[in-house]
Amino acid sequence: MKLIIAVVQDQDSHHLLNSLTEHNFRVTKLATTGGFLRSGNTTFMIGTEDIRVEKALELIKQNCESREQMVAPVSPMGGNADSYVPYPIEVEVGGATVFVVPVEKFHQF
Ligand code: 2BA
Repeated sequence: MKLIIAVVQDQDSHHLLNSLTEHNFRVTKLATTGGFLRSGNTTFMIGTEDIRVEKALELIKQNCESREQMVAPVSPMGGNADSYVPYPIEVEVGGATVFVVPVEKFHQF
């Protein structure tokens, strides 16, 4: 068994959730925040059999698109000076950032 952890953009999360459930994947959707942009994104946890991992990845690719996003300068006051950018920059936010990890044990009590 594998656990797929996929960080996607909020705009894509509705379609992706529909598509995964239509294909009988069991999914948990979490509201998350990107460490760099400090804005909301969505993380899916998908526990599935090894042979279905490729299908899940295919659905994630189909439903998630990368987009350009402008990052406004943010004052380091009260924040983390390490991430301070003094001018607006454009970043390409990926369609999805995906981790596939082995599941040692799976219980449902
Ligand atoms: P954020 O951390 O908000 O990052 C959004 C986008 O900003 C990233 O898109 C990347 O294009 C850019 N970015 C991130 N850190 C940067 C830096 N130090 N310098 C310049 N640009 C930077 P993606 O790479 O597609 O990542 C989208 C979201 O996926 C991230 O949102 C984060 O929530 C998650 N993510 C990406 N890589 C991760 C990792 N290795 N571990 C955990 N979460 C990750």
